[in-house]
Parts: sequence; structure tokens; C-alpha cells
Amino acid sequence: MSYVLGIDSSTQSCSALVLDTESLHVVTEAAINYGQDLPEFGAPNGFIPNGKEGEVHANPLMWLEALDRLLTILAAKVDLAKVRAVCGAGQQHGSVYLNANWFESLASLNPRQGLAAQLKSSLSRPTSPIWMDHSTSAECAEITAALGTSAAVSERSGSFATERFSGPQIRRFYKREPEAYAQTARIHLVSSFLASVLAGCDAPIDTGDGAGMNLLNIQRRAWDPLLMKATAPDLDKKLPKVVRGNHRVGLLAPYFQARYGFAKDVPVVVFTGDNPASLVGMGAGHSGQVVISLGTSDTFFAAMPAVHVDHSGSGHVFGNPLGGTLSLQCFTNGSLAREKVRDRFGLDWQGFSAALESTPVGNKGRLMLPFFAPETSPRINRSEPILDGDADFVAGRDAAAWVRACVEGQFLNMLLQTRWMHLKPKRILLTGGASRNDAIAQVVADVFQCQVERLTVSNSVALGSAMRAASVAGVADLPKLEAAFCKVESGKGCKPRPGCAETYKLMLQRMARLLRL
Ligand code: ADP
Ligand code: XUL
Repeated sequence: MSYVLGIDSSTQSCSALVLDTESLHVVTEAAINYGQDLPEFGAPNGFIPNGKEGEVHANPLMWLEALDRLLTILAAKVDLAKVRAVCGAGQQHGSVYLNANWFESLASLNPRQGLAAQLKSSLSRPTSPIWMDHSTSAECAEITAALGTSAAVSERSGSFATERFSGPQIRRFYKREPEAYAQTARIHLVSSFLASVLAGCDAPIDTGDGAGMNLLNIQRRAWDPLLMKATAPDLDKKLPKVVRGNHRVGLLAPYFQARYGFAKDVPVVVFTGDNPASLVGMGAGHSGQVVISLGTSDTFFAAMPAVHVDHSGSGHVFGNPLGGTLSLQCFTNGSLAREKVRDRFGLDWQGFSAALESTPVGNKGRLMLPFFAPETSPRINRSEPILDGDADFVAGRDAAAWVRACVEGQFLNMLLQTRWMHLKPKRILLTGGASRNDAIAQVVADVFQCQVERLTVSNSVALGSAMRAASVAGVADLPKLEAAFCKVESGKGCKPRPGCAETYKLMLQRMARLLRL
């Protein structure tokens, strides 16, 4: 039996999936939810609440503790000695700051102590800014000024200087804590941090996740000297190497053999970001498919054969772990905005779905720009939604109307913001925690006027990671795994309902007008 292990270190949880590459089935899955399972870290939604000035940070020791707990659960469920390769993915953009102890501590992990306790003294910054952080407007402006124009930044890096991206985050750290910055010997992304720990050596960053830093030259797929200079000093020494997705980092560290029963000589494949991993897990790594992921954030992405940049500002180009690139648009107001509406009216997901189903397409003209927190697509700094409709709706007295307005508003905005990709999808693949909600999936089909499908395996990030582990380590071929695991769930497809095209066309025009306000 040849098992492979895929890990997904996401915003709210760390999950894993073990595949049997011979009998082609999912052997087991497990997850640690940071809020529920690790309350001692004080991060109910995976980040430290009430950050100041738009800061959103998490404790990297929480990610390590979650990894240990996850492997403990897996070791009790399956014989990890059968695992022939490991790979994983991290929430994108989060950065981890390490001092000179890091290299030595990694190489000498003691299986009698947990990872968090042993690596605590390697942190040069106790917390990590994550992708929800929007505290770096000044730094984005400075980086843009140093390069001349936003277009110059995006031509090089694939994106405008973007608040949540790691480069502006690094600059803010350098400006505010120059001594701690000087003590920083290595800066990792969440993905490369965890890959380093698993391999027991300092891991490179892959081009999929590296492109989310405003530091990688997207044409050359190498660190860009001008962007590094504009960001902070000595980055050429502080950043790890950058490699393509088909790279092996090394072998699983002895710590994991002793503690969890893994075999010797298990390759660790370079990790990537959660979205690039999901692209692989959805079987959408080759161009022609569109994926919408409804996680903490909502993302819309597709594989592209060439670099195609968004000149209006909030779209991104990342590396595709299978080669070529990946165009992506991220919406901060994803699940957390839907939860805001759900909780405001005391609903559960069932009640939320019932409200959605009880209201007509077009919501009788009631429209919401569902920005309950600063939004990245478009860039708009709000803490309350923008409402357009009758008095009851605007006053927030109609629960069902709010639920539909929130979901319709999210996907109308998604349709508007992703026009720069010039895609005409024949079908949309839906993934992420909210994708199991049939009522939401129906709105996606109606707004995009396109067939929507879901896959039989729901955790596409961990699945994509396991598939990458298998194919890069030579355990199994990717096409064979895609055929077995990227199957659409029969009977769960949604077709656009007749008659909604015209309604949404008009609402789209209203939405575009409201957004220009
Ligand atoms: P992440 O990978 O960002 O941690 P997930 O893809 O695991 O996030 O999605 C988690 C989100 O899924 C939760 O925030 C929750 O709001 C949402 N969710 C879970 N079940 C449902 C449901 N039935 N309907 C709508 N949303 C749901
Ligand atoms: C993508 C983004 C988020 C994070 C967390 O640019 O910021 O999707 O990867 O999932």
C-alpha cells in the first residue's frame, strides 16, 4: 500500500487527508479547529481578535501545535509507516519571522517535546501577520513610489502593492521594529515554515505562494532585486530560495518517525498556498476551468497558460504548481460576512438556506454591497454594508431579504471584479466550507449563468497537496489521481434557473453604479 499525506494549514483550521494511491481511495481525514481545539491561543477564528490599525495576526506556535495534534490523531487512525510522500499548503501571504536559532533548532528536533515548545525561541517576532491584515497602506504607497507606478509593481510581481501581501507586511515590521527585523535571519510564509519543520531543514518558497508577496518577479519566477530593495534591507539574505512546484525539500525529519511512526526516507514536497493547492485538488490545474472557493475568504481562480495581469488593481497572478500561472481574485468578505448576517438574525445554516430559498431571484430589487469589513475586491474600507432598497430592508428588519441580498451581492460583485480575466467558463467548480450549501450554490449558478459542480472530496486543499506529494515524489501519476479523486458529485450540480439572466444583468449595472460612489 502506498499512502500519501496532504496537509492544509488554513485560516481557521489545520486539516489532513491520507490517500491510498493504489486502491485509489481516501484512507482518512482529520482536522484541528484553532478556535475550538486550541482555545489557549485565544484565536476563536484563527487570528488574534481586536488588532489595532487593521492588524490581523496569529500565533505561529498555534500552527505548530495544531500540526502535532493533527498527526497524533492520524497516527491513531492509520499506520503512518505506509506514507510514501508528504506535501501541504498554507493560507497565503502570512509571514513568519525567525532568528538565527531557527536553523539549528530545526535540525535537532527532540521527539520527546512538542514542536511549539522547541521552536518558540526561534521566533524573532512572536506573532505573524496573516492575509486579513490591512494595516500596510502606507507601505504599499512607499513600495509603489519606489517603483514609480502601480503598473510597474504589477508588471513585475503580478499584483499591485497589496495590503495583505507579505512584502508590505515585512516593510511595516522593518519600519516599526528595526531591531527585531535586524535579528530576523529568515522570513518564511506559512507554507514554507511548515515544510521546513516537516523536513527538519530550511525549505524554499514555491512560485505559487511566493507570488503573493510583491517580491517575486512573475515573469522570471525569481526574487526581484528592485522589489526587494523597495521593501526592506537585506532581503536577499533573509528570504529562502524560490523554486517551482515540482521540487522536493528533503526527507521527513527523524522527529516525525520517532513520534508518529513514519518510515525513513519519506520525501517532503515543497508546499504551496491554499489556493494553488486547491486548483490541483479540483482537477483544474490545466487551463479551461474556473474554481470558486468559499472559505473564510471567497476566491475565484483559474489556471492560465501565460501571465495576464489585472490593470485595474485588485486581481493577482500567482504561479501554478503544475506550471504556467493562476489568476486569482480574493474577496475578504466571504464566509465571515455570511456569518455576520446569519448571526444578526439568530439563524443557523439551515435557517440561512431556508431564507435564501424563500426569496425570489433579484430579491425584489433589494441590493447589498456586503462589506462588513474592509474589502480587497474592490478596495473599499467599510465596516457596514451598503444597502439599496425599501425602508424595511435598509433598516435591517427583513431577515430573509438580508440573507439573499448578502449572497446575491457577493456573487454579483465577484462577477464584476473578475471580468479582467476574460473567462467564459462552461462550468464552475465550487469548493470550501460554504460550498456544501445548496442554496448558495444555486445563487452562484444563477448569477454566473453557468453550470456549478461540486467534487466528491470536499477538502480540495489537502487533496491537492496529497496529489502533489504523490506526483512529485513519483508515487503515482497525476492524471490517474485526477480521474479517481476529482470527480464531480453526481446529483449535486446546479443549472442556472430560467429567467434570471435579465434580472441579474440589470442588478449588475446598479451594483457597478453603487461601487463608483
Ligand atoms: P478556511 O479554509 O478558510 O479555514 P473553510 O473552507 O474550512 O475555511 O470554510 C469555513 C467556513 O465555511 C466557515 O467560516 C463557515 O462560515 C462556512 N460554512 C460551513 N458550513 C456552511 C454551510 N452549511 N453554509 C454556509 N457556510 C458554511
Ligand atoms: C488569497 C487570500 C486568501 C488566503 C486565505 O490571496 O488572501 O484566499 O489564501 O485562504
